[in-house]
Amino acid sequence: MPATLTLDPFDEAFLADPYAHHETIRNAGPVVWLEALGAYGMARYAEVQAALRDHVTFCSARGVGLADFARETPFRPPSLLLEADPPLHDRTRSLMNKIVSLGSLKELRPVWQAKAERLVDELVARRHFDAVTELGEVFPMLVFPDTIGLMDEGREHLLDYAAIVFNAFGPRNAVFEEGNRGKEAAISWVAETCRRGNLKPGGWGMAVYAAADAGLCTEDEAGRLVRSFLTAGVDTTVNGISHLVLALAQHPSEFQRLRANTKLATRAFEESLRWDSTVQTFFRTTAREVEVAGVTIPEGAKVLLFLAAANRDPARWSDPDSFRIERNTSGHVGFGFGIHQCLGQMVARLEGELVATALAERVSALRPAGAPVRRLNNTLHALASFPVEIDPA
Ligand code: OVV
Repeated sequence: MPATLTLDPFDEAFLADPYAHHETIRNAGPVVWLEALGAYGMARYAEVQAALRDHVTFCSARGVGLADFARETPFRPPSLLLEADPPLHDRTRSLMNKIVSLGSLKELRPVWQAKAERLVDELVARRHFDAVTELGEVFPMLVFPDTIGLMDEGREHLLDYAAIVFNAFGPRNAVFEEGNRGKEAAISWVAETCRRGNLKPGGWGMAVYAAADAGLCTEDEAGRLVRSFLTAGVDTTVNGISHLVLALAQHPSEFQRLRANTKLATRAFEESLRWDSTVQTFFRTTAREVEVAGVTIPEGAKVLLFLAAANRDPARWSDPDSFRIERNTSGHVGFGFGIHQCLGQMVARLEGELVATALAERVSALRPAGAPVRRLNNTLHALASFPVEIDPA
């Protein structure tokens, strides 16, 4: 029998400060029963990583949120990547991997670098700016929608849409209802935007339709794969970049370390993801009865994997709560692990590296100018605002 916990990992107190509660879950045992959800939970690195690796037992096609698609109607037509198992997943994943390739990122790098440098130049000249609304939310929107080839009209719906979908992985609580209120337009805009006729030539969106023309997927599947870019590619990097700046502002000696060697930019971003993982949790569903660390989990159970708690498990990481850009972060589960590991991780890393480098080259000191304000979301650890003050280099 697993330990029973009464805490609700989706209530507002938990979502506002998840790190204050992770130790309780890790210490309760390798597998816990979350009474508030009627689901199991795992928060220790070893079990989280093992579950992510065993995609046959811990499947995704029954949804990676609380809802079991075998019993409930999905919130939206399921993702053909995130909410799919092999063999479907492997077919869609390999065609998407060919589009989000090293070669295409190499071409984009100089264009994105120029945009990062220009944006940071403008912010540095002002000395005070908001790291979320004026940097974290701005940079991905400067580079990503053009890369996909989205129509210009309505791009502001992207953040609302992502927030809705990431909320929908949790229960139908007040955070979910609040995030949806008045946002119907975002959902219909995304559906419209993913259609072949609305995508610009030369982007990753049209590349998915080219894969359909080559017989690798159907026309309907292509639209849904383009939707994955839109859902997973914006709010994640927005909060990843915002938390990177938060980490650097709260750890001035680490920022100075980065300034002294800007080649540490990629490591700083990776460590910021371990230290504060944007995607906090995902569920899996057991495809069979399975024993984990002496606990029997029945078939058809929902299991909540606390990725962010695993990334700070003291059994895996030394001094896990401290942000240290030179630490070895390999094996962190901020991008997941195994066959579903983030498809866009190289995109996220490139964005993070370019912002970190631009800041390190142009700023001599970075200070909080107020408390960070959180935006509650059932899956993402998100920021609404974080005012900072800088000294130019
Ligand atoms: C990783 C992720 C998050 C949300 C949505 C999707 C993927 C998707 O494939 O739609």
